[in-house]
Amino acid sequence: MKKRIGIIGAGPSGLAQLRAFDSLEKEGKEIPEIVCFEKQGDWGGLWNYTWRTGVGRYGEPIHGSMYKYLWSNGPKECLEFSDYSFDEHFGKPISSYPPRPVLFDYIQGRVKKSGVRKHIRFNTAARWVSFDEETQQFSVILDDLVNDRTYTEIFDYLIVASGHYSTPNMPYFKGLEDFPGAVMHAHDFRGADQFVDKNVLLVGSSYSAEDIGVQCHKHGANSVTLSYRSTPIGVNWPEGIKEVPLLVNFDGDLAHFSDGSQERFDAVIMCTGYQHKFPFLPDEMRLKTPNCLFPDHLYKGIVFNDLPKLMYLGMQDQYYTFNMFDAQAWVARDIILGNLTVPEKSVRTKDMETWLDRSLANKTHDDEIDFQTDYIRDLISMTDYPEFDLDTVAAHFKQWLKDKDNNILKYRDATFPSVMTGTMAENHHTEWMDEMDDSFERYFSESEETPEESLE
Ligand code: FAD
Ligand code: NA7
Repeated sequence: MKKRIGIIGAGPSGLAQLRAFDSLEKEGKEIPEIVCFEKQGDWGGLWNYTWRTGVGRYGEPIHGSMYKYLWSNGPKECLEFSDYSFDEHFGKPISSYPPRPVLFDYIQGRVKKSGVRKHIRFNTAARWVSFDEETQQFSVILDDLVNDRTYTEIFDYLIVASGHYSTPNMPYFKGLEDFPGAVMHAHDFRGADQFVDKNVLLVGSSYSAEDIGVQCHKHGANSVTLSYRSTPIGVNWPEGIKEVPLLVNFDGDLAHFSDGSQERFDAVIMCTGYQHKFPFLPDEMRLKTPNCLFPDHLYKGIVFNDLPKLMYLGMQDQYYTFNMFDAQAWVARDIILGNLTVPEKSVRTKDMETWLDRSLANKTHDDEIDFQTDYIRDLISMTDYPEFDLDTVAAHFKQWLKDKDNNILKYRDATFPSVMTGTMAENHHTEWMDEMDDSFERYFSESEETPEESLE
């Protein structure tokens, strides 16, 4: 009997797993039976933009946290697949920071070419998982959302690739209940349009606060204030954006901050991160972790230490993304196929502790980049995932941090060479601050005029 592999989620991580098996099948090797369950109607995970917030068509919590005008927040040369280059996909050089639809197109290109869509059951939500010690198999209860039908399937291995930037961490600040304007989490932010001419307060000091703050500034907010809990982002902010210490409470629309300052706001966006949330997993199989570079209980950041037939992909905080998910998926594949042996628990625990200790010693962002680089290097050394120049990718990341420090409004105009092909990225036809249209069509148009200007 063929082994059965269940994958929960068809975002970049789940798709990496499908591609990992496909790469072997293309070599003529036999692969297990694979079924991937995706609760959305299409693949791509967060990259599959939705205008919806709250619940979807079938009453499921909306997964998507991406928004209009989202451009890559790091150089694309740092996330490039090593078995499918940007050159292969687009046939010509493109800029280093493309908008969401262009990156979504790239993600789709590889899996369309592979033909793995047949393994995915869309509009199907994983509801509950159990493990039978006797048969050593997983039962997964699934909801077919379109036909409103619940059924169960049995698997030998289960891969959880359901993402962890979807369920908001939403703090409370005294007086919020009487704040007269909009209060939302970054998860529900769909674009800066509604904040034109507004004074916006963003709570948080990480990627979401930085990017949503800059988007609001770019698209015409009157003022943007970022409130930090521990450390300010600390870049060279332009006029119109500033950082203040932590929000303490509201009196109506008047915010009080911990340094005694106060200011009135029209809207509040909580950029306070996300929870790792797995409502379909029982306690003994559930990963419980904050957003960090090495979640505890995962051997090699993948294998659930208490139950090695359960594997997680993409659960780390992410400098690296698509190629890290690949490196993980190739390891998971080879474990399933028996090409890699998972050592006994004490060895796994020791290995995890080494990585955990090192992750706790990270002091700077550069340390974190080096850490994740070495983590991926370790994974790649275990499989036949095509090697690539990780030291240069790490250098690109460090340059990206410097560029952001220098000019947060211009870092997306920088270009980097591909480590896969050597191709130097092109300058986009329009500087990022002047480019108000993030569509695929506009991106690939030759014109420097905005669409409105060309209609005149
Ligand atoms: P996801 O993309 O979250 O996909 C998980 C999938 O699992 C989803 O399709 C979901 O519907 C499905 N799922 C969840 N639960 C169930 C269930 N119970 N049953 C069935 N299916 C389920 N990365 C970059 O490289 N560059 C960027 O510019 C960038 N920008 C980002 C901006 C934002 C606002 C956010 C939130 C993240 C950004 N990221 C970026 C990081 C992002 O996490 C990764 O690029 C990538 O999407 C992670 O892939 P994933 O497959 O692990 O998770
Ligand atoms: P992150 O990177 O997990 O950051 C969460 C931020 O929220 C961080 O600055 C936290 O501050 C802050 N936070 C969390 N809880 C609170 C409370 N209670 N009060 C104030 N501030 C708080 O999440 P992001 O959404 O920025 O990024 C996630 C992904 O989205 C990322 O991969 C991007 O690509 C896009 P702390 O530093 O812990 O004090």
